[in-house]
Amino acid sequence: MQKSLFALAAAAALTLSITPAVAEQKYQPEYRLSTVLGTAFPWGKGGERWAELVKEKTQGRINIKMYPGTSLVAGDQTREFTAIRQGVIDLAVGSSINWSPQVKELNLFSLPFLVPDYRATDALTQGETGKMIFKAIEKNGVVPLAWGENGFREISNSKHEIKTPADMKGMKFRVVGSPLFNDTFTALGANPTQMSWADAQPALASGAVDGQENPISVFLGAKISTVGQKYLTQWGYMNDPLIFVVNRRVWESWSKADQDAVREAAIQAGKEEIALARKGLTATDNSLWKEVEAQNVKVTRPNAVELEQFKKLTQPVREKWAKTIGTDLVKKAEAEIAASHK
Ligand code: X2X
Repeated sequence: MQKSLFALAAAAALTLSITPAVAEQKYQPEYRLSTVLGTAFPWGKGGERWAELVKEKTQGRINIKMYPGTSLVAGDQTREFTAIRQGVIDLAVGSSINWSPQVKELNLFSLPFLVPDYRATDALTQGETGKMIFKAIEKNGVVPLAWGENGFREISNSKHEIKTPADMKGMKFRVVGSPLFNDTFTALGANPTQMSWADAQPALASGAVDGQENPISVFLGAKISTVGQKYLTQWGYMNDPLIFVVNRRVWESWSKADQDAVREAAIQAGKEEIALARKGLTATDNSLWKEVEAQNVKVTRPNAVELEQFKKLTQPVREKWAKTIGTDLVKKAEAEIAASHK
Protein backbone atom coordinates (compact mmCIF):
# COMPACT_ATOMS: atom_id res chain seq x y z
CA MET A 1 0.00 0.00 0.00
CA GLN A 2 2.67 2.38 1.10
CA LYS A 3 4.72 1.40 -1.85
CA SER A 4 1.94 2.09 -4.33
CA LEU A 5 1.14 5.42 -2.66
CA PHE A 6 4.74 6.31 -3.09
CA ALA A 7 4.59 5.31 -6.74
CA LEU A 8 1.48 7.44 -7.20
CA ALA A 9 3.16 10.44 -5.60
CA ALA A 10 6.24 9.91 -7.75
CA ALA A 11 4.09 9.72 -10.85
CA ALA A 12 2.27 12.89 -9.84
CA ALA A 13 5.55 14.67 -9.23
CA LEU A 14 6.78 13.52 -12.60
CA THR A 15 3.64 14.80 -14.27
CA LEU A 16 4.01 18.13 -12.52
CA SER A 17 7.64 18.47 -13.44
CA ILE A 18 7.04 17.76 -17.11
CA THR A 19 3.97 19.97 -17.39
CA PRO A 20 5.85 23.22 -18.17
CA ALA A 21 7.87 21.50 -20.90
CA VAL A 22 4.71 20.11 -22.43
CA ALA A 23 3.09 23.54 -22.27
CA GLU A 24 6.06 25.02 -24.10
CA GLN A 25 5.62 22.47 -26.86
CA LYS A 26 2.17 23.85 -27.61
CA TYR A 27 2.00 25.58 -30.96
CA GLN A 28 0.67 29.11 -31.12
CA PRO A 29 -2.41 29.67 -33.28
CA GLU A 30 -0.43 32.32 -35.15
CA TYR A 31 3.21 33.40 -35.49
CA ARG A 32 4.25 36.97 -36.22
CA LEU A 33 6.64 37.62 -39.12
CA SER A 34 8.30 41.02 -39.37
CA THR A 35 9.57 42.71 -42.56
CA VAL A 36 10.40 46.32 -43.39
CA LEU A 37 8.91 46.33 -46.88
CA GLY A 38 5.55 44.92 -47.97
CA THR A 39 4.40 42.94 -50.95
CA ALA A 40 4.99 45.75 -53.47
CA PHE A 41 8.67 44.81 -53.11
CA PRO A 42 10.69 41.59 -53.56
CA TRP A 43 11.42 41.68 -49.80
CA GLY A 44 7.73 41.55 -48.79
CA LYS A 45 6.96 39.01 -51.50
CA GLY A 46 9.71 36.83 -50.02
CA GLY A 47 8.10 37.01 -46.58
CA GLU A 48 4.67 36.23 -47.99
CA ARG A 49 6.06 33.26 -49.93
CA TRP A 50 7.81 31.89 -46.83
CA ALA A 51 4.54 32.00 -44.87
CA GLU A 52 2.70 30.29 -47.72
CA LEU A 53 5.30 27.52 -48.06
CA VAL A 54 5.41 26.92 -44.30
CA LYS A 55 1.65 26.52 -44.16
CA GLU A 56 1.79 24.07 -47.04
CA LYS A 57 4.74 22.04 -45.74
CA THR A 58 3.42 21.78 -42.16
CA GLN A 59 -0.16 21.03 -43.24
CA GLY A 60 -1.29 24.22 -41.50
CA ARG A 61 0.32 23.42 -38.14
CA ILE A 62 2.38 26.59 -38.40
CA ASN A 63 0.38 29.61 -39.38
CA ILE A 64 2.31 32.84 -40.06
CA LYS A 65 0.99 36.37 -40.32
CA MET A 66 3.23 39.00 -41.87
CA TYR A 67 3.66 42.48 -40.34
CA PRO A 68 5.37 44.77 -42.88
CA GLY A 69 6.57 48.28 -42.07
CA THR A 70 8.38 46.79 -39.04
CA SER A 71 5.07 47.59 -37.35
CA LEU A 72 5.75 45.28 -34.39
CA VAL A 73 8.47 47.77 -33.32
CA ALA A 74 6.55 50.88 -34.43
CA GLY A 75 8.63 51.19 -37.60
CA ASP A 76 11.94 51.40 -35.77
CA GLN A 77 13.83 48.89 -37.89
CA THR A 78 17.02 49.10 -35.82
CA ARG A 79 15.10 47.60 -32.88
CA GLU A 80 13.81 44.65 -34.88
CA PHE A 81 16.59 42.22 -33.98
CA THR A 82 16.20 42.84 -30.24
CA ALA A 83 12.46 42.27 -30.56
CA ILE A 84 13.08 38.93 -32.31
CA ARG A 85 15.46 37.89 -29.58
CA GLN A 86 12.95 38.85 -26.90
CA GLY A 87 10.03 37.13 -28.62
CA VAL A 88 7.97 40.21 -29.49
CA ILE A 89 8.60 39.02 -33.06
CA ASP A 90 8.52 35.28 -33.83
CA LEU A 91 10.04 35.29 -37.31
CA ALA A 92 11.58 37.87 -39.61
CA VAL A 93 13.03 38.47 -43.02
CA GLY A 94 15.43 41.25 -42.14
CA SER A 95 18.19 43.35 -43.62
CA SER A 96 21.83 42.95 -42.61
CA ILE A 97 21.92 46.75 -42.20
CA ASN A 98 19.05 46.95 -39.73
CA TRP A 99 20.42 44.20 -37.50
CA SER A 100 24.06 45.33 -37.55
CA PRO A 101 23.74 47.54 -34.44
CA GLN A 102 23.20 44.28 -32.48
CA VAL A 103 25.23 41.85 -34.62
CA LYS A 104 28.49 43.67 -35.37
CA GLU A 105 29.56 41.09 -37.97
CA LEU A 106 26.64 42.10 -40.20
CA ASN A 107 28.35 45.43 -40.89
CA LEU A 108 30.54 43.44 -43.26
CA PHE A 109 28.03 43.81 -46.09
CA SER A 110 27.89 47.60 -45.61
CA LEU A 111 31.62 48.11 -46.13
CA PRO A 112 31.70 50.52 -49.08
CA PHE A 113 32.79 48.96 -52.39
CA LEU A 114 33.61 45.56 -50.87
CA VAL A 115 31.15 43.50 -52.92
CA PRO A 116 31.35 44.30 -56.65
CA ASP A 117 28.59 42.13 -58.15
CA TYR A 118 26.08 39.29 -57.75
CA ARG A 119 28.76 36.63 -58.18
CA ALA A 120 30.69 37.99 -55.23
CA THR A 121 27.46 38.33 -53.25
CA ASP A 122 26.66 34.65 -53.76
CA ALA A 123 30.23 33.62 -52.98
CA LEU A 124 29.86 35.25 -49.57
CA THR A 125 26.39 34.10 -48.60
CA GLN A 126 26.91 30.55 -49.89
CA GLY A 127 30.48 30.23 -48.62
CA GLU A 128 32.43 30.21 -45.38
CA THR A 129 31.63 33.90 -44.81
CA GLY A 130 27.93 33.11 -44.76
CA LYS A 131 28.50 30.32 -42.23
CA MET A 132 30.50 32.66 -39.97
CA ILE A 133 27.73 35.25 -40.17
CA PHE A 134 25.08 32.65 -39.29
CA LYS A 135 27.17 31.61 -36.27
CA ALA A 136 27.30 35.22 -35.13
CA ILE A 137 23.50 35.50 -35.39
CA GLU A 138 23.10 32.25 -33.46
CA LYS A 139 25.44 33.53 -30.78
CA ASN A 140 23.11 36.49 -30.44
CA GLY A 141 20.21 34.16 -29.63
CA VAL A 142 18.36 33.98 -32.96
CA VAL A 143 18.08 31.04 -35.41
CA PRO A 144 19.16 31.92 -38.99
CA LEU A 145 17.79 29.77 -41.81
CA ALA A 146 18.31 31.25 -45.25
CA TRP A 147 19.51 34.22 -47.30
CA GLY A 148 17.53 36.68 -49.39
CA GLU A 149 18.44 40.02 -50.93
CA ASN A 150 17.33 43.64 -50.80
CA GLY A 151 19.85 44.59 -53.49
CA PHE A 152 22.62 46.92 -54.58
CA ARG A 153 22.00 50.32 -53.10
CA GLU A 154 22.17 53.21 -55.56
CA ILE A 155 22.21 56.87 -54.61
CA SER A 156 19.54 59.38 -55.63
CA ASN A 157 19.01 63.10 -54.99
CA SER A 158 16.90 66.10 -55.94
CA LYS A 159 19.72 68.59 -56.73
CA HIS A 160 22.09 67.52 -59.49
CA GLU A 161 24.01 64.67 -61.05
CA ILE A 162 26.55 62.85 -58.87
CA LYS A 163 29.58 61.69 -60.82
CA THR A 164 32.30 62.11 -58.21
CA PRO A 165 32.38 62.76 -54.43
CA ALA A 166 32.77 66.50 -55.14
CA ASP A 167 29.16 66.49 -56.35
CA MET A 168 28.00 65.28 -52.92
CA LYS A 169 29.65 68.08 -51.00
CA GLY A 170 27.33 69.43 -48.29
CA MET A 171 24.34 67.53 -49.67
CA LYS A 172 21.98 66.11 -47.02
CA PHE A 173 21.36 62.36 -47.21
CA ARG A 174 19.03 60.13 -45.31
CA VAL A 175 21.02 57.09 -44.23
CA VAL A 176 20.02 53.79 -42.61
CA GLY A 177 20.60 52.15 -39.23
CA SER A 178 24.27 51.45 -38.67
CA PRO A 179 26.69 54.27 -37.72
CA LEU A 180 28.92 52.92 -40.49
CA PHE A 181 26.77 54.86 -42.98
CA ASN A 182 27.41 58.12 -41.15
CA ASP A 183 31.13 57.46 -41.56
CA THR A 184 30.82 56.59 -45.26
CA PHE A 185 28.79 59.65 -46.18
CA THR A 186 30.90 61.96 -44.04
CA ALA A 187 34.06 60.61 -45.71
CA LEU A 188 32.50 61.50 -49.07
CA GLY A 189 31.95 65.10 -47.97
CA ALA A 190 28.17 64.79 -47.59
CA ASN A 191 25.91 65.49 -44.63
CA PRO A 192 24.22 62.25 -43.44
CA THR A 193 21.16 61.97 -41.18
CA GLN A 194 20.12 58.60 -39.81
CA MET A 195 16.38 57.87 -39.89
CA SER A 196 13.97 55.00 -40.34
CA TRP A 197 12.43 54.16 -43.70
CA ALA A 198 9.06 55.38 -42.42
CA ASP A 199 10.56 58.81 -41.72
CA ALA A 200 12.66 58.87 -44.89
CA GLN A 201 9.80 59.29 -47.34
CA PRO A 202 8.25 62.41 -45.72
CA ALA A 203 11.77 63.84 -45.25
CA LEU A 204 12.41 63.46 -48.98
CA ALA A 205 9.02 64.91 -49.87
CA SER A 206 9.48 68.00 -47.67
CA GLY A 207 13.05 68.54 -48.81
CA ALA A 208 14.39 68.08 -45.26
CA VAL A 209 16.95 65.83 -46.95
CA ASP A 210 18.27 66.05 -50.51
CA GLY A 211 18.88 62.39 -51.16
CA GLN A 212 18.81 58.74 -50.13
CA GLU A 213 20.22 55.37 -51.17
CA ASN A 214 18.23 52.19 -51.79
CA PRO A 215 17.97 49.36 -54.33
CA ILE A 216 16.23 50.14 -57.63
CA SER A 217 13.33 47.83 -56.75
CA VAL A 218 12.74 50.03 -53.70
CA PHE A 219 13.20 53.30 -55.64
CA LEU A 220 10.50 52.14 -58.05
CA GLY A 221 8.22 50.33 -55.60
CA ALA A 222 8.10 53.33 -53.24
CA LYS A 223 7.76 55.76 -56.16
CA ILE A 224 10.74 57.79 -54.97
CA SER A 225 10.88 59.80 -58.21
CA THR A 226 7.53 61.37 -57.29
CA VAL A 227 9.13 63.06 -54.26
CA GLY A 228 11.57 64.98 -56.43
CA GLN A 229 14.40 62.45 -56.63
CA LYS A 230 15.40 63.15 -60.24
CA TYR A 231 19.07 62.15 -60.22
CA LEU A 232 20.24 58.62 -59.69
CA THR A 233 23.80 57.33 -59.73
CA GLN A 234 24.60 53.66 -60.27
CA TRP A 235 27.62 53.29 -58.04
CA GLY A 236 26.78 49.85 -56.58
CA TYR A 237 28.61 50.60 -53.37
CA MET A 238 27.00 47.77 -51.40
CA ASN A 239 24.52 44.92 -51.68
CA ASP A 240 22.19 44.46 -48.76
CA PRO A 241 21.38 40.80 -48.01
CA LEU A 242 18.23 39.68 -46.21
CA ILE A 243 18.20 36.89 -43.66
CA PHE A 244 15.29 34.59 -42.76
CA VAL A 245 15.29 33.94 -39.00
CA VAL A 246 13.19 32.52 -36.15
CA ASN A 247 13.12 33.33 -32.42
CA ARG A 248 15.01 30.57 -30.62
CA ARG A 249 12.31 29.61 -28.15
CA VAL A 250 9.70 29.41 -30.90
CA TRP A 251 12.10 27.30 -32.96
CA GLU A 252 12.67 24.89 -30.05
CA SER A 253 8.93 24.50 -29.50
CA TRP A 254 8.52 22.93 -32.95
CA SER A 255 8.98 19.25 -33.78
CA LYS A 256 12.08 18.27 -35.74
CA ALA A 257 9.95 17.60 -38.81
CA ASP A 258 8.35 21.04 -38.59
CA GLN A 259 11.75 22.69 -38.07
CA ASP A 260 12.95 21.01 -41.26
CA ALA A 261 9.84 22.17 -43.09
CA VAL A 262 10.30 25.78 -41.94
CA ARG A 263 13.98 25.71 -42.95
CA GLU A 264 13.24 24.22 -46.39
CA ALA A 265 10.50 26.80 -46.91
CA ALA A 266 12.91 29.61 -45.99
CA ILE A 267 15.57 28.35 -48.40
CA GLN A 268 13.09 28.05 -51.24
CA ALA A 269 11.44 31.43 -50.54
CA GLY A 270 14.92 32.99 -50.26
CA LYS A 271 16.00 31.64 -53.65
CA GLU A 272 12.82 32.89 -55.29
CA GLU A 273 13.15 36.26 -53.56
CA ILE A 274 16.77 36.72 -54.72
CA ALA A 275 15.73 36.00 -58.33
CA LEU A 276 12.96 38.57 -57.98
CA ALA A 277 15.30 41.16 -56.42
CA ARG A 278 17.67 40.86 -59.41
CA LYS A 279 15.01 40.82 -62.11
CA GLY A 280 15.34 43.69 -64.56
CA LEU A 281 18.73 44.72 -63.16
CA THR A 282 21.09 42.51 -65.15
CA ALA A 283 23.04 42.88 -68.38
CA THR A 284 20.58 40.68 -70.26
CA ASP A 285 17.48 42.31 -68.80
CA ASN A 286 17.77 45.94 -67.68
CA SER A 287 14.04 46.67 -67.79
CA LEU A 288 13.96 48.26 -64.31
CA TRP A 289 16.64 50.77 -65.30
CA LYS A 290 14.53 51.63 -68.34
CA GLU A 291 11.54 52.14 -66.06
CA VAL A 292 13.57 54.56 -63.92
CA GLU A 293 14.59 56.55 -67.00
CA ALA A 294 10.99 56.61 -68.22
CA GLN A 295 10.16 58.50 -64.99
CA ASN A 296 12.36 61.37 -66.14
CA VAL A 297 15.12 60.42 -63.77
CA LYS A 298 18.65 61.15 -65.01
CA VAL A 299 20.72 58.00 -64.52
CA THR A 300 24.46 58.54 -64.12
CA ARG A 301 27.07 55.80 -64.42
CA PRO A 302 30.48 56.93 -63.16
CA ASN A 303 33.42 55.56 -65.16
CA ALA A 304 36.23 53.56 -63.53
CA VAL A 305 38.33 56.66 -62.77
CA GLU A 306 35.38 58.44 -61.16
CA LEU A 307 34.42 55.36 -59.14
CA GLU A 308 37.97 55.13 -57.88
CA GLN A 309 37.54 58.51 -56.17
CA PHE A 310 34.61 57.15 -54.12
CA LYS A 311 36.62 54.06 -53.21
CA LYS A 312 39.68 56.01 -52.19
CA LEU A 313 37.80 58.37 -49.88
CA THR A 314 35.94 55.53 -48.17
CA GLN A 315 38.96 53.25 -47.74
CA PRO A 316 39.61 54.58 -44.18
CA VAL A 317 35.99 53.69 -43.30
CA ARG A 318 36.64 50.12 -44.42
CA GLU A 319 39.78 49.95 -42.33
CA LYS A 320 38.11 51.41 -39.24
CA TRP A 321 35.09 49.12 -39.43
CA ALA A 322 37.08 45.97 -40.22
CA LYS A 323 38.21 46.06 -36.60
CA THR A 324 34.62 46.15 -35.30
CA ILE A 325 33.48 43.42 -37.69
CA GLY A 326 36.50 41.22 -37.00
CA THR A 327 39.56 41.13 -39.26
CA ASP A 328 39.32 37.33 -39.73
CA LEU A 329 35.82 37.65 -41.13
CA VAL A 330 36.77 40.57 -43.41
CA LYS A 331 39.83 38.67 -44.70
CA LYS A 332 37.74 35.56 -45.34
CA ALA A 333 35.19 37.66 -47.25
CA GLU A 334 37.88 39.34 -49.35
CA ALA A 335 39.38 35.96 -50.22
CA GLU A 336 36.00 34.53 -51.22
CA ILE A 337 35.24 37.57 -53.36
CA ALA A 338 38.63 37.30 -55.09
CA ALA A 339 38.10 33.57 -55.70
CA SER A 340 34.68 34.22 -57.24
CA HIS A 341 36.37 36.34 -59.91
CA LYS A 342 39.03 33.84 -60.95
O1 X2X B 1 15.44 51.59 -44.76
C1 X2X B 1 15.84 51.24 -45.87
O2 X2X B 1 16.47 52.00 -46.62
C2 X2X B 1 15.58 49.82 -46.33
C3 X2X B 1 14.11 49.67 -46.60
O3 X2X B 1 16.29 49.57 -47.49
C4 X2X B 1 16.05 48.91 -45.24
O4 X2X B 1 15.30 48.47 -44.43
C5 X2X B 1 17.48 48.58 -45.16
